[in-house]
Amino acid sequence: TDTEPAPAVRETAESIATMEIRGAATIASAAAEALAEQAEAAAEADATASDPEAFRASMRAAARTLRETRPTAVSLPNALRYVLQRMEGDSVDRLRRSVVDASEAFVEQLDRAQEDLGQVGANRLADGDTVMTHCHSTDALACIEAAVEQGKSISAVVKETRPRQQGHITAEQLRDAGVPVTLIVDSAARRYLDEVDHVVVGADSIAADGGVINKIGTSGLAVNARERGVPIMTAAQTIKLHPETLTGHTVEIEMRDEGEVIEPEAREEIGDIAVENPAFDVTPPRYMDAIVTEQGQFPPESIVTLMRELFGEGAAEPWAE
Ligand code: RUB
Repeated sequence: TDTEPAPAVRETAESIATMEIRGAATIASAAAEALAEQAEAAAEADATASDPEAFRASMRAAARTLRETRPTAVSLPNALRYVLQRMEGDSVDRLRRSVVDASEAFVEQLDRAQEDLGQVGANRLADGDTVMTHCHSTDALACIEAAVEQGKSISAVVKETRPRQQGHITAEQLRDAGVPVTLIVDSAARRYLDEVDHVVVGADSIAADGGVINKIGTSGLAVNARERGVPIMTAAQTIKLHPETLTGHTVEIEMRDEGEVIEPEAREEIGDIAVENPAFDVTPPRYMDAIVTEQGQFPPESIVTLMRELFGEGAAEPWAE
């Protein structure tokens, strides 16, 4: 059809769905870039090149394809919204340019926000601190790396993060930043909290009540950290703020394939059991000490003020048919 997404968009969508592209910020910038690729392709395609309405429809269709890949990280729809809200012009060429410009501006802002947030988060870390990490978050890593750049000596206890072991990516990047790393299994976290000064995690979405939606296991880690008296911060740029939660919506938690939890043969041997594989959980605001954004750090309960400032009372879906 004339609104079929360009091959580049389908490839990006596939890479997000299969988690070749993963992590909330990385997904957001890939989605924004895919919209620019859609605009370039649609400006050339027979069905859309000379028809501004058809061009717009093809942009909306591409956004829907990207939107449907994974449900939990709100940075994805926030990226699509940012670009599509800036699509304007009465010719295809103007429309194309507005999308490409918006996409570039979004990616630039994302990078700058991560840098700024890193400075804010780094100030919470002291020379000689040991941090504990969960999963792989570029926002969380930005805080640790900024602390190292400030000349602080930081070491890390890295949770492997079952079932997909994104902790390995964190371990590698911290090692590259010169941070001594100790890798542990997730169940060892409480034992090692006694040796840790700060827990640093990322977020896929932040709800209006200050709830932090992040990789499964974050909430248990936060409860244990509180019990051990170890401070815990969430590093999350403002694109992780979930506008629909302002009007009472809850954040959908992605359920992933059981094959990530148990091999098919092993499962068959055990027989008739249920296997569940939720990818994310919600940490209640009372277990989180601070949400660190590029606009400063906030107690989770006060994040709603920033959300109202940024989104008003809701958010449109510019990709609706
Ligand atoms: C990744 C994850 C990360 C957040 C934040 O989950 O939970 O902590 O996405 O990452 P998955 P970032 O591997 O399932 O995508 O700070 O890079 O946005």
